[in-house]
Amino acid sequence: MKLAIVGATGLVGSKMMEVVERKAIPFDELTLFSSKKSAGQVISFKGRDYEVQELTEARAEEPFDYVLMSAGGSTSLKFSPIFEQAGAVVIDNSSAFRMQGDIDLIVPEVNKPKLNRAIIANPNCSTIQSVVPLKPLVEAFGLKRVAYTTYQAVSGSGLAGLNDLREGAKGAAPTNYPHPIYNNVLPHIDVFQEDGYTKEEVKMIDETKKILNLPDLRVTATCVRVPVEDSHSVAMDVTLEKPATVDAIREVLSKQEGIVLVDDVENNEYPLAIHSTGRDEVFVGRIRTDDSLDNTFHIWCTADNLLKGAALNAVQILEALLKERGEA
Ligand code: 2RA
Repeated sequence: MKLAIVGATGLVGSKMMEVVERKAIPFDELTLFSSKKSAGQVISFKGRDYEVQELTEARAEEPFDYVLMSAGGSTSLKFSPIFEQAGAVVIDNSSAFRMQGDIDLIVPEVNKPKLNRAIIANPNCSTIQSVVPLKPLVEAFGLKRVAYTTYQAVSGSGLAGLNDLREGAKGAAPTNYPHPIYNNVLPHIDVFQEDGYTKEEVKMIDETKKILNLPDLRVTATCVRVPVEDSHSVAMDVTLEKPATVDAIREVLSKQEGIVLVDDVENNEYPLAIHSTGRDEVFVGRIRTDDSLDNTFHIWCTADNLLKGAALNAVQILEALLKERGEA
């Protein structure tokens, strides 16, 4: 199996390599690609040194079987179709193809690819960690409405975000965010649309509906950047169709693959970003009724945005494909 990883020198790309190794994804050949600027670096992986190659159109036409892509939307728009045309299945972490009708948008615990196209989109990190607990609630109770408020780590902005937090702590002015993130919170992730929503909020709204296959679901979102290095936290307010109780919700969530239930407030036990960082699971807790609306519940979750929110989910999609095809 010929595997390519595009964006291998970035935060998510390097996490993808970690997960490929940890999950023993079986490849015969591995090629690491990057932009011209980062090409030439040597990365040691599974006892071998790999020189990172510049991704060009000619290279993308080579016969790869699978491509893990984490190099931004413009690079994906340019190269993913070329890889696809050359016969590869591309799993793309950018937002470039997510909302295209013929493109699968996949969270393996939630939905399966139809593969009308050989480009599979990895959802936005905060969406991924939210639909994992939502899926069993949809199946058990039906879902009418979700209101998200996110508390997103700066590593979601890559090294530039981490730099603004770390240097901001020393008094440096921000270079990546419009305002200081150190000792502050920014209700602004990605760009503002004309309606006052940010692109990040629109992603959560649109992607949730697509992944859950609930086009009429009422969804809203407020996405906030917080001075945390890793792990996103999400507060969800969910209105269910069938009558439910906190205990019934806990029971359903406790059976969902990929979820760790942490919900014992009498002992100050609830999901924390510091606990989900480095872990594969989505941590869920603080489940309680929202008495301002009928049959509505508050749910809190945390997850490592670079793992389940990006690299792990992408490799899980690859792993599922390989298993389905008898290649793993
Ligand atoms: C962020 N979800 O957190 C976006 C992209 N990773 O910045």
